[in-house]
Order: sequence, then structure tokens, then C-alpha cells
Amino acid sequence: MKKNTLFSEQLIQRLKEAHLVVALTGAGVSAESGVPTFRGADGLWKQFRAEELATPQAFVKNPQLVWEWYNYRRNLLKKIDPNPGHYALVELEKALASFHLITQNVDGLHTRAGSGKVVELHGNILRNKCFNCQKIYFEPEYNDSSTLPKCSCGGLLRPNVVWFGEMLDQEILDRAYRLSEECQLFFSIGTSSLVYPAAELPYIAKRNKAYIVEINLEKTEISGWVNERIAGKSGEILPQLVESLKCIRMN
Ligand code: BJW
Ligand code: ZN
Repeated sequence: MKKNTLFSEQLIQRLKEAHLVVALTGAGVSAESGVPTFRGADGLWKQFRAEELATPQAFVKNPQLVWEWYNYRRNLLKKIDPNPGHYALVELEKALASFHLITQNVDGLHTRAGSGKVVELHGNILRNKCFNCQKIYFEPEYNDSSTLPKCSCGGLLRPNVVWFGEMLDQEILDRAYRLSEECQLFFSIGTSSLVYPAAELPYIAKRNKAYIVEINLEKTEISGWVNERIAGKSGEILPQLVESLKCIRMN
């Protein structure tokens, strides 16, 4: 089998030896499925204003508008499927002794692809949460109507995602911190590394001596200091990484 020169010897060595491998994903991983990213030329924040749609204040001011935007995005998700990048991450989970996926994505595509242990930092767009009592509703179709959906307590339901200015679920965040602290190999894939606290994770991993690999179409906040930067589409690079891993196993 031909040796893949896209990945360094050190990366291959770490893949062989790491007891714990962690991948942090962002919107770029879903871009090849047709889910718009947030930033950049075609990003959602070019077309829509984050402060009018993705903050608790925006929801209080105009819940109808916020719901219209989320229903539009939910409907988009019905028409699309996971891409080769998502499936390659499932293969990595199967092939490595301990592989954990942390995602900022709310689209649920990793789980749909078959990833088993997904840490969803920013929630899931297909679920709802009461704005008043915080009760979670798991039915994705629950609110697909023109009237605003309500909880049994009378409070308005909202999508169960983390908006700007909101705290992330502490248990989920602690889990992400712990995984980042303990891994020997950390992948940052398809994220601009701008949004905190998710953006802290590669720094935490680096401080604890993990080997940091970035896979992204463009340079980001962390590109200057990562151990290895692989420029390109995650849907093309990740399947090659899986192939390289098969190669290691055969040799
Ligand atoms: C490809 C590709 C391909 C394309 N292959 N690559 C410290 C300093 C300053 C500010 C803060 C700070 N700490 C906290 C804050 C405030 C704020 C924040 O971080 N702001 C920054 C913008 C500066 N953070 C928060 O408010 C967080 N809460 C919090 O910290 O609570 C404590 C607190 C409370 C009160 C006050 C202060 C602190 C919550 C953040 C929640 C983020 N929510 C969103 C929306 C989710 C719901 C929804 O979807 O509607 O999450 S915002 C949006 O950004 C979404 C994403 O998960 C997140 C990250 O975006 P991501 O994934 O990186 O996407 P992009 O578009 O930015 O990048 C895509 C990348 O892919 C690009 O690099 C492309 O090149 C690449 N790409 N195609 C490979 N095919
Ligand atoms: Zn309620």
C-alpha cells in the first residue's frame, strides 16, 4: 500500500501510541453536507445578525423571529446527510482504543453518522428547552408550527442550543476540559477557534503536552502554534487519515 505523505511521521506515531485521542469539531465539518458555517464569506453571520437571533435577549424581544430562523435551519437539516468527514470520525472511533469526539455543532450529524460518544458543547438544534423551567423536550417536530410552542409550565419553548452570553452545561464542559487535559493527540477540525470556552480546549491540550493537529480550509487563531496544520476539506482529509491508520495496522 502507498504511504500517505499528507501526515507527518510524528502524527502517525502518536496515532499508534496515544491512549486517548480527542477531536474537537466545528461548523466546517458539516459544510460539505450543505450546512452553512457561521463566519467567513458564506457564513450565517454575514446574512443574519447574531445579536438578533442567538442571544436570550433576542428571544425575549422577538421569539417569533428567532423561531422562524431555527425552523428554517431545522428544515434544511431534514434534507441533508452526514458527509465522508463525519463517517471517517466514526471509523476512527472504531479503530482507536480510546477516541472521543467533542463538537460545537448543534446539527446532530455526528450522531446520525454513527459516532457514539459525542460531547455536544452547544446543545442540539433538534431539541427544545423551556425558557422558564429549563425542562428539555426531545421531540424534534414538537414546535414545527406557526404558533409559539409552550411548556406544560406555561413558559415558552426555545431550541436547546447555547446562545451568546449563556453558560454551557457545566457537566458537559467539565467532560470536555477533562478529555482535553488527558489526551495525547488532539484534533481541531473545521472550527475558527474564536468562540469561548470551546476555543480554550486546544490550549488546554497543548499545556498538557498533547500533539495538536488542525484540519481546516483556512488559517485560524491557533494555526500559528499547532504541531501540525493540514490545509483542506475535512471530508477529504479525514478519510485519508482512516486509510493511513489501516496502513499502520497492516505493517
Ligand atoms: C472547513 C471546511 C471544510 C469550512 N473542511 N474546514 C473570552 C473573550 C471574549 C469573549 C468571550 C470570552 N469568553 C466568552 C466570551 C463570549 C462568547 C464568545 O466566545 N464570543 C467570541 C465570539 C469572542 N462566548 C459565549 O457567550 C459562550 N458562553 C459563555 O462563555 O458563558 C459564560 C459567560 C456568560 C456571560 C458573559 C461572559 C461569559 C457561549 C457561546 C455559544 C456559541 N453559540 C453558537 C450558536 C449556537 C446555536 C446555533 O447554532 O444557533 O455556536 S455561535 C456559533 O459559533 C455556534 C458555533 O458552535 C460556534 C463556533 O463556530 P465554528 O464551529 O468555529 O464555525 P465558524 O463558522 O466560525 O468556522 C468554521 C471553520 O470551518 C472556518 O475556520 C472555516 O475555514 C472552516 N471550514 N469549510 C474544513 N470543508
Ligand atoms: Zn417549563
